[in-house]
Amino acid sequence: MAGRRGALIVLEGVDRAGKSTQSRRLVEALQAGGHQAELLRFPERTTEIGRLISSYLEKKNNLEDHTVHLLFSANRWEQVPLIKQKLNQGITLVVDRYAFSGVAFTSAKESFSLEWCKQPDAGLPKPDLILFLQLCTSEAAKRGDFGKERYEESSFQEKVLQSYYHLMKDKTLNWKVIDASKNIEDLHYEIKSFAEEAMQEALHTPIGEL
Ligand code: T5A
Ligand code: NA
Repeated sequence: MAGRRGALIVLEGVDRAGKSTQSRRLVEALQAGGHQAELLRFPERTTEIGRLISSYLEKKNNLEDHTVHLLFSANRWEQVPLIKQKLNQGITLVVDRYAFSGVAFTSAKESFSLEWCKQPDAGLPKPDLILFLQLCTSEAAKRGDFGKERYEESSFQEKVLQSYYHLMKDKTLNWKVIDASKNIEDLHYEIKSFAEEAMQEALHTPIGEL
């Protein structure tokens, strides 16, 4: 039988937009609906590369900007065999941040072009759906623990948001913009319906490449 593959569904957005909350809710709802679904996140902090990245984010170490960009990308590449295996087993993967975070955050730094930032992720499995949780940086700053980790500063987040807007112009990707200022429940139903659509579509399209 031709493989009925799972979908690769990515959630993106500025810090505190609600990505982790919605990723978890989506996986739970899909599983409850009888689908095979699993959660992934980037950075995946549990690998050796992930531990380096995690201490960098916690400001416990300093890494040169190009170096850390390549480590974030390597942290995705090290999961590619697993991602492909799961998708081919029919498991839908809900991914909390992916290559677009990598590009949006590094290119918000001085003297990093979008083009340079995209290169290391070229060839990664292409998401079937990218849900962009749109939230203005002033609203984001009011939520949770904002301000503890590296990058959690409104002027930097504003640059990140502008980089995301550039990335969203790529019409070869399936971006859906969601108003993340809505309540958790309403957002969840909107996200779930986009996800179900993408899962249907993925059944008859091969896995693409970024
Ligand atoms: N990064 C990441 C790079 O520079 N390069 C890369 O390649 C990658 C992958 C990683 C950092 O690394 C950078 C980007 C980041 O700066 P992380 O581990 O993803 O960061 O960050 P976290 O701090 O875990 O998560 P975020 O800050 O991004 O938050 P989320 O996941 O968007 O938000 P969430 O769901 O945790 O919610 C935040 C708070 O808001 C509340 C929640 O209860 C929580 O308190 N909330 C809502 N409140 C009101 N209305 C709603 N609809 C709400 N939804 C959630
Ligand atoms: Na998160």
